[in-house]
Amino acid sequence: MTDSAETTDVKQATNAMRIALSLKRNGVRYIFGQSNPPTVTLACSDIGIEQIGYRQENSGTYMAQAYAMCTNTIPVVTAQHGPAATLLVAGLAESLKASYPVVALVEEVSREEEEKNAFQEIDHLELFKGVAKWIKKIPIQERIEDYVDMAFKIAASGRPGPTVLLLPKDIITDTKEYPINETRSQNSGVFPLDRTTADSAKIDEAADLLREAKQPFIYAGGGVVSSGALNEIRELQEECSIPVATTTMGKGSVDEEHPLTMGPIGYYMGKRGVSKHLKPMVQEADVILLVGNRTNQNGTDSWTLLPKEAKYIHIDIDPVEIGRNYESLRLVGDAKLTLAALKESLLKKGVQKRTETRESVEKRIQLSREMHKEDMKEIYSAESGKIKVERFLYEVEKRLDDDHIVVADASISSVWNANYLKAIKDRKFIFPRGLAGLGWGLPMGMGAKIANPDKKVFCLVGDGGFGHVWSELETCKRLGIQVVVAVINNGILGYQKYAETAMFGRYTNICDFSFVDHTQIAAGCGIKGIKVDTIEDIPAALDEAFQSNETVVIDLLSDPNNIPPVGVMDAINN
Ligand SMILES: Cc1ncc(C[n+]2csc(CCOP(=O)(O)OP(=O)(O)O)c2C)c(N)n1
Ligand SMILES: [Mg+2]
Repeated sequence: MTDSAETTDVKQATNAMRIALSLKRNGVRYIFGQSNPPTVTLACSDIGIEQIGYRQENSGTYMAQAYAMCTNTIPVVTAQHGPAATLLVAGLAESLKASYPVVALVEEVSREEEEKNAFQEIDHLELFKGVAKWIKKIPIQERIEDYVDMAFKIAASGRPGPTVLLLPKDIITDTKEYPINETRSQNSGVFPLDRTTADSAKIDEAADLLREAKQPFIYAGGGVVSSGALNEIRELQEECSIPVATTTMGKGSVDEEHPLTMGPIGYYMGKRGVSKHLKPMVQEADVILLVGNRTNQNGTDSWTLLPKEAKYIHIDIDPVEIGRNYESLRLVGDAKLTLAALKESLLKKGVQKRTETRESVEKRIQLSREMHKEDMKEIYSAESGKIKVERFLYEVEKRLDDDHIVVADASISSVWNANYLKAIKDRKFIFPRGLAGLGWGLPMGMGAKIANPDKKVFCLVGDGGFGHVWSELETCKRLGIQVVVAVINNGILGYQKYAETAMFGRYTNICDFSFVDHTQIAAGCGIKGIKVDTIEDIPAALDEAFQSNETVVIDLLSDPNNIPPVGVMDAINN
């Protein structure tokens, strides 16, 4: 077939083109790649699938995941075999733990050269074992469409996650044309691919628990966001008068200005934490509805935060997550459908008790918000002194759109964004909290922007994390991807240093960096950099950055002694 051929009329094509056509059928618009495998990448480009060329494979997978998080479609990342493939591992690991689908297409050595130490040959099946839901090689050209579809279906169905499809070189460089398997016509590139509802008898049982409870609350995790269940949880909250707290990954599932939103809870309810004053409310709860929530260490403050005596109801698409840490009434199903069914059941049974207690619950939440405001007064009103990130974000908040996309790197950036920026209206929050790896921030911001060219992206990253991915500034320049990246230039591996200090009273010698000027790094890539080293500089720098049509790096020279509200750090937090 030729460049201009109508892809739907094609009856036969090269194997590389058959792969490209299968991607297109599954809704793929971009591949995150670096040329390899060239035949497939070129075939993609021939039919209008654009390559987003990353500088480093890790970054490509982070971009891809953020694209998935913003579109609920399945992104494709491509890489060469061997060393390039090994660099996909970090990103796929994050996607696996965060339950987001990514299809990785990895070049494989030719079938006749397997196990001969071909150039850059490594056992990909073993390599990806711990970080993917499914890893297979296309065995023969006749099965190309079947295997591409399997990769999408498995990534998108059940608990979403990454899949890896290996493309043997001899198959994808074959220049002959073969028939396209026309029996495959579906698009499986969306998630959740199938929606299931939990058993209705159990939903009724859950409704009884929630309507009769003294002090219930919902604890929403990232599964609510990935299921697209925002309307359903917001309706349940409002119509049934049940307060909602979120994990970090669940931030954005409810509006944080709603009077029944408790905010993000977990390991950061220490000094000046946004939900600090709601700790007693969490701990007094008698019924807790967990939704799409892994009940992981940070979300439960090392499993100490949630009360042991409470009754738990757990909605999750993955039965294995239910009862992992808290024995629960098991509602196995998609969050969107199950929350909607739960609301219906509750309204049918009546929510009188909830309506009666609503005012006092709202008062309690309101009071905690006022106490938090008081906690922040000194930092928010300071006119001089070293820059605290909370103060910087106070100014960022004033400039965020109602549909802004807000991205954080791991480390304290996630804690800062979760606590000091508000999830209101349609704002979308992106965090790499599947595994919390450093360096995800900027590439995730880029993936989010590619998915939403009309929305603004603000990205907060640490200087340590940013050091992993500086190179992608060139990608921003080359492809015209526009994000605002604020680098917390505290000159330290902050979280690491603070945690070591809190636990051992000392820290190791990598925790302090020598000075890095991020405006010069930006300038070297043709990107605008703005240095902010006084509180006074903040508003003008943000105005300029937020109005720019190009990527801007804000180099925020912040206080190296800026302890986050993480409970275990309270001892060193003045
Ligand atoms: C890939 C990776 N390596 C190491 C860590 C361990 N780690 C967690 S936080 C942190 C320090 C981060 O420093 P920086 O990015 O400068 O952010 P800061 O805490 O200073 O804001 C380290 C090393 C990690 N989470 N991920
Ligand atoms: Mg740092």
